[in-house]
Amino acid sequence: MQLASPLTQAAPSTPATLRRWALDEVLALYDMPLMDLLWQAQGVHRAHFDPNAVQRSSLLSVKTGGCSEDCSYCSQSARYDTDTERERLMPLNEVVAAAQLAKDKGASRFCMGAAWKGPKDSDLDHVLAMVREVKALGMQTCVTLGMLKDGQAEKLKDAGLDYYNHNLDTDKDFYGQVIKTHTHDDRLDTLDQVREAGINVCSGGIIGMGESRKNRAALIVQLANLPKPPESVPINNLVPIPGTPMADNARLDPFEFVRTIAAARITMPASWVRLSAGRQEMSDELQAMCFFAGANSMFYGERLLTTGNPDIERDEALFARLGLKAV
Ligand code: SAM
Ligand code: DTB
Ligand code: SF4
Repeated sequence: MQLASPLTQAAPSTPATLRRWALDEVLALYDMPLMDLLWQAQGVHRAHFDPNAVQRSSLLSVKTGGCSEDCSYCSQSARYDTDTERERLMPLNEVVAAAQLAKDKGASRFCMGAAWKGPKDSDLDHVLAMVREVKALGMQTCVTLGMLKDGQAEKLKDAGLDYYNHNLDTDKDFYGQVIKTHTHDDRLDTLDQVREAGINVCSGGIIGMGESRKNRAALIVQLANLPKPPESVPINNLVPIPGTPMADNARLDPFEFVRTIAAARITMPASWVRLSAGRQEMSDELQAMCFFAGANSMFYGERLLTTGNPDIERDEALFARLGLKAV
């Protein structure tokens, strides 16, 4: 059995990953009895990965709040009255210190997020310095900066960037109900630029935003049918933020989240599927079920961008109880 190395995380190239998925096929996965779905997902998982290894990324918001966009779930949009204050771009030395701490605690990748529609060239220069210095610590690097203009992806690649995170977030047909200031096609355009520049693609979405099961299945289809599946697929459960239009959204059935992880695993067998936002509200048992369904990556450390994440002691205890190893 060929296991993907956590350091190289080679781009998927097996014939299985070139398969195109139809919406009906993914809906049929969602409709399976849960035990059958879990069994199938775990089989696919074991054929491609060590089932007891979980990759850990730490997040840092290097530019918080004041964003021009209107994403209905987001604490950082300037359009909603949330508790998140607008801050300036963090100084380089503070970013490097946070990355070193994350490495010391056992994260293999450091992901830097900025609340921008996209970076200005002058801002990008500062981010390039962050990428170079974090990379020099011996960590994998990831940034999520919004939409890229021509030439910016190449600069990030030259600085040594390993991953660019840019989520499709939701089904093309539901997108306009969540975000009006940019389009699903804009997101696809940035993903093309990242791929063309030779940077690994990290792209996933959020569930629990009031979308239907069909919308969830369609998001999975849109990710799996990209010209090449993303190397990394974060599946976020909505964290309801007071002050945003989604503050009072009904909580999704947790098994629907597990089904979404399983559908991502089966349709993107060689991708790292990340159990992302929403983990703080999940029991250890639910997280274990997500790992069984094929999640093999997580955010690690007390904070996501503006909200909390399980503390390191809880995660270390969970890894020990489940016999998981960090990669
Ligand atoms: N501004 C950039 C962008 O939109 O791509 C980067 C930062 S943005 C906060 C990164 C991702 O975080 C979003 O695409 C979304 O998937 C996720 N996210 C933001 N707020 C969230 C929330 N309240 N619950 C779950 N996921 C969230
Ligand atoms: C991703 O898919 N989820 C992360 C990361 N990529 C940038 C962000 C989650 C944010 C959750 C809400 C917050 O902390 O503001
Ligand atoms: Fe801005 Fe990104 Fe939040 Fe949308 S998700 S409001 S683009 S920070």
